[in-house]
Amino acid sequence: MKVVTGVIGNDIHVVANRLMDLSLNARGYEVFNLGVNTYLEEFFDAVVETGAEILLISSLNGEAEGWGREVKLLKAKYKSLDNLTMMIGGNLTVGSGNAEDIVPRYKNYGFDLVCHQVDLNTGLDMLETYIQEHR
Ligand code: B12
Repeated sequence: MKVVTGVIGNDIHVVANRLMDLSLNARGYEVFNLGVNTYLEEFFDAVVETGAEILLISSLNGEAEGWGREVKLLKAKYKSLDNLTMMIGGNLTVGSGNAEDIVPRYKNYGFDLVCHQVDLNTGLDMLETYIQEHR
């Protein structure tokens, strides 16, 4: 299965993204890693180009909300993204915040899976369960 991954917006924290790439490869995914400083339109263009079914976004500096809230609007411009599974993880707010507030907000923006301060392997297990349940 093909996965596009990267770090959203102005965020340059690269380490989790590298680990994500390695872990996805180890789990048998074909990974297209766009790296840091990637914007939503670039993610969607890459999904269309590669035919990926999954988009995994990392954010650590807490500013993803500013860069990721237009998911529904932008996705509607691309006709082929209806079956795309979108997941975001890392530190999903600036400062302190709790998952009970953050997760529903991001889901409302259009993300299917939201992992605020959840470790990578737990997140990837959640992704696999989600895929099994939805395909
Ligand atoms: C290294 C580091 C930096 C380096 C980054 C170097 C680089 N090129 O990567 C430098 C010094 C450049 C930096 C800069 C900044 N940083 Co910094 N940085 C860190 C630090 C110390 C470690 C981050 C890291 O790489 N961790 C290693 C990864 C592997 O572990 P992790 O972060 O816990 O990630 C796990 C999970 O979050 C999860 N995960 C991550 N992504 C995803 C995605 C998915 C889909 C899933 C399922 C899971 C998942 O999996 C990971 C492994 O289990 C953290 C503090 C800390 N101790 O965590 C701050 C931290 C992330 N930085 C922070 C900040 C604020 C900044 C700056 C804005 C500081 C400034 N004022 O300039 C800038 C931002 C620059 C930018 N444009 O983004 C804050 C963010 C706070 C927030 N969200 O509210 C932190 C938390 C420090 C703090 N306590 O304030 N930073």
